[in-house]
Amino acid sequence: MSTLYPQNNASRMTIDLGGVWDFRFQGDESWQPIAVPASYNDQSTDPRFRNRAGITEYRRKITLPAAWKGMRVCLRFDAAAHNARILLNGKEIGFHRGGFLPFEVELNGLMRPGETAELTVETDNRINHDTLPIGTEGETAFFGSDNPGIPAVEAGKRMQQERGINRPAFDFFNYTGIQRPVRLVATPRKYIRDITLVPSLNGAVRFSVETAGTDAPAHVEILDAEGISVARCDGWEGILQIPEPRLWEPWPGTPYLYTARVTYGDDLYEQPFGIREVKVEGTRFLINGKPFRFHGPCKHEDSPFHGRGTDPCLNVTDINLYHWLNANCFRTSHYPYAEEMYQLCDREGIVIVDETPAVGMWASEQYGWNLADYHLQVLKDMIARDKNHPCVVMWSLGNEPDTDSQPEKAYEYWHPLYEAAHRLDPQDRPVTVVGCQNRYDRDKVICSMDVVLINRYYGWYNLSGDLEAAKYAFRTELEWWETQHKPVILSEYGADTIAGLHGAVAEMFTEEYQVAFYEAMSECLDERDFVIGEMPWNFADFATCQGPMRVGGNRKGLFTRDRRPKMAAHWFRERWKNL
Ligand code: GCB
Repeated sequence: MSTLYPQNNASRMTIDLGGVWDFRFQGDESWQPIAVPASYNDQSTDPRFRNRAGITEYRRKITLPAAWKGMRVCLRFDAAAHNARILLNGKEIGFHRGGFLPFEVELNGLMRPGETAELTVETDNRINHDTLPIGTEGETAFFGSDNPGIPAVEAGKRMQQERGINRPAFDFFNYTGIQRPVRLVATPRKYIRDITLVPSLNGAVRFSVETAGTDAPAHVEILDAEGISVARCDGWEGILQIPEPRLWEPWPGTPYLYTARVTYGDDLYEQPFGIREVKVEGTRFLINGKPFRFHGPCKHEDSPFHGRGTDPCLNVTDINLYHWLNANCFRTSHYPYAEEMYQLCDREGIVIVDETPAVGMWASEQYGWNLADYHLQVLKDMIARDKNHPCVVMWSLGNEPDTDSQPEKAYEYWHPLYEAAHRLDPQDRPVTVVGCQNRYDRDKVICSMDVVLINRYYGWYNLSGDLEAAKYAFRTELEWWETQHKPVILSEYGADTIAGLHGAVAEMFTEEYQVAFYEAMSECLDERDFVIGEMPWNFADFATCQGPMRVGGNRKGLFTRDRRPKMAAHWFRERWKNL
């Protein structure tokens, strides 16, 4: 398995399998068209596309070019949600657990160049206590109350169980299917499997190259942004020295990128990277030795038609809206995003907090669910995939787990993951896990992280509509954090807002309230030096599960789902211009 993103160059070839495939729910007779990559859920008016829990089948023919003779050939899925079984001419050739990270299936020995075969991909959208993200296994609905104990409601719930329910334990629509690109990839048989780069500010770049085969050492050459060779060396590992190094700086600085051009036998891979250092010192977060303040809304991969499907046009539009907002960062709430987004952020200087799909762990029983090994594997795969991106400055182990009802148990679960992230990351970035609104004074996990990330909804879910009380409460909490001597980021805060709903008096759901809410919270944030970041929830309105607290999705966006700014977007644009 190679973790390298597929590349077309003088020695590697890819064929993009995007297009219209055949699709059906397992058990159906007939096939229908479906677009890949995209979530399948919004592509039909058949309610099963939105509601059905189970396996779906995708099918198409693939042909290996005759010219690929003598090469290593594999299928590369950038992701398939949540579990995927891959079949060639009806025979299983691969299985992958988890819906947000890439995997490969080798085709050598299964198909010869020049041959055509039928590829079937079964994706499973079911979520439960063994998946990340988590699904509730028949417990209380995420939104609203299920009135436990009322006989008629209990009867209704039993009926739901029998029909098979698939309830997310998280607040976003459970989009699934082949949501990211699929490619046929050909490399030389003896190929470059992985490249790791650890640059330092003085221009020294520690590198290691993993190859399949070891007959001749790899050759590494560094090219500057103009393509001029500035350093070179032979070997599988070593240190290269770039003279007069130019740094990768977050926006509005220059995100300067170099390329490591690695050759090994007949193979070639060009890995972009940036020179930048990330460090936590006292209550400061330093990028290249300079204090960095995070300001930018959290995101989702979410848009009309595509659902969670990769869409380069949407990515570019969104990042340009980040520039328009004067924002400099986002968190990949609540799962690792498609690789193209990190490439874009490397290039555009937008900083990323990279999050695992460990979301929905808000029940303390989670610590008895046996998830730790799988969670560790996902963390490992995420770091392996994203380790060379200069835009990634911090790892988030997950979102809003229960950390205060059994503080010791929670610590036993999260601390090994924290240590693993440090051990696994060659660049040793800071590590965090995002805390929910809880008994912070009992919590042992959140304050043990390198940076404290807290989601707070004073003035929305609690003290609703009363911003004076919300400010008082938030200040009370911030006073407590001051005693912990840690850098703190407000990693979520927001108010549902229906675009176009106005009020002369700022009341909940109006655009005026959203602005007043952010004014109030900002007033508290600005008083504290140890608060090093603000990440409003959310960049744009997004689809989520049905429930009495959601009107056509989660409406906490600064933008509507079709990316029109609400008043609050204009407000942040002004605020961040001056930060
Ligand atoms: C949270 C969650 C996020 C939700 C948000 C909300 O704390 O982390 O996934 O969407 O609150 O709007 O309720």
